[in-house]
Amino acid sequence: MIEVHAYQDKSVAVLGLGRTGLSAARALAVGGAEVLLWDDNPASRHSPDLAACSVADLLTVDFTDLAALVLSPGIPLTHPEPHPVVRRAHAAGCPVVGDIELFAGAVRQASVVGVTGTNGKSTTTSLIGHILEQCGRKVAVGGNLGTPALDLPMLGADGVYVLELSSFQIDLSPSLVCDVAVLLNLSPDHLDRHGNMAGYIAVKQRLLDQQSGTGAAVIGVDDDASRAIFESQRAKLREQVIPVGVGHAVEGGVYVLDGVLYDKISDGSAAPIDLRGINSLLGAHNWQNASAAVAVVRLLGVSSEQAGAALASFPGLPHRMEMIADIDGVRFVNDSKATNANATARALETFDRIHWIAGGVAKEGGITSLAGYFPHIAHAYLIGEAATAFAGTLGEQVPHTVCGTLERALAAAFERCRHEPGN
Ligand code: UMA
Repeated sequence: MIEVHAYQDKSVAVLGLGRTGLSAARALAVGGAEVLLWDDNPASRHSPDLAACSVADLLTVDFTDLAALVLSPGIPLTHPEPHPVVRRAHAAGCPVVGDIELFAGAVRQASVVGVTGTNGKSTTTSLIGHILEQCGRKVAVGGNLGTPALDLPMLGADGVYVLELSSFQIDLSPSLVCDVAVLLNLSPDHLDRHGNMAGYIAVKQRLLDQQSGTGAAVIGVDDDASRAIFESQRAKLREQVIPVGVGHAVEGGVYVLDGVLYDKISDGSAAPIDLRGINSLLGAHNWQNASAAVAVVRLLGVSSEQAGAALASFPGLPHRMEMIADIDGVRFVNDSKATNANATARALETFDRIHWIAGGVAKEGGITSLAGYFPHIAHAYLIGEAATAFAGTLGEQVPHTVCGTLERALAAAFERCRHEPGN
């Protein structure tokens, strides 16, 4: 655990007692603060087993007596409207911060890599951690990925924290200064929490602006909004702003062409790294993740050769295009983390001939936006509540069977695959 001593002998309120809130409460209490805890869900109103923590209704406490309100990232700060407790804190002039802000104040020696963007954050964060670990570096990985930042071990000057940062967390971390900040890409997401796309982009950009010209940055240049941020950061004459891209060469950066990664950061003499045989990094979206990860570790002193060797042993993340097995010539891929059409598109574009098990609870818009990938689907096996609606969308274009359950779908898909010509 990382102890937070900045609020020693002061009172701090913590709202939201999920992973973030409980982790912040423990770090603050161990650091000598008096911690008042609250959660809107009565079932979650419990205090960690620490004498300095107590449950108190934050709608009635006097915020002028409190040094800070620590807000969990899932609780609205500004949009659709501030949580009533946030309003009370603001009215009393009490700072509202998140666990990453506490982390930024507590960690002084180790390097910090912050990874943000709309898609690929988790894979890129894990990949950077994996490469550094393979190179014998002391590294701790967490943040939005799952392990709250304050639950990570305290590292010394030779250590590196790699944090996945959501827009919610950046919004609550005004003094986080990353040694390397990463912005992968931008597309509409969480707009309800940021008002509109401009608000969402502004929060993401803040991670780079907060570096105030000192740290390095790695920025994806494959979408207009991210490219504009890259240009503006470069214009500030920052020395180390590295572009990364897929499908086109980027001068002085890292890019992937047809599955081969080129590192042109220094003199451009590094040998290309072939990503095509790495099962955990299939698809253009993963090539962007790999480019960013290589750029980050190069900035941290890892050679291109070391990075290339470590990429090959990356196990990937569970449930994200995860290679489960190869049986009788049939490759089983678990992509169940893809719970909306946008996320599903990444797997559908990566493979040519897919026996696709899909369904569950349909999201708004269903699978209509995936029509461009339908030619990649040899047969669809539909399950759950959404099966009938999905069958309607696939219509005559894609052969399909309504199977009902995952078990039946899996058996039917395997049976059909095994008897496919060429198998
Ligand atoms: N709560 C209230 N009032 C509210 C809303 C929530 O009291 O108005 C309480 C809930 O009752 C609950 C607690 O707040 O007890 C939940 O807080 P939270 O939603 O912030 O969840 P945590 O468990 O603290 O998890 C958070 C991140 N969740 C969100 O940002 C929504 C986790 O990211 C992250 O892994 C974790 O901190 C550790 O850092 C998850 C996520 O969905 C994976 N992230 C979003 C995403 O990736 O798109 C941003």
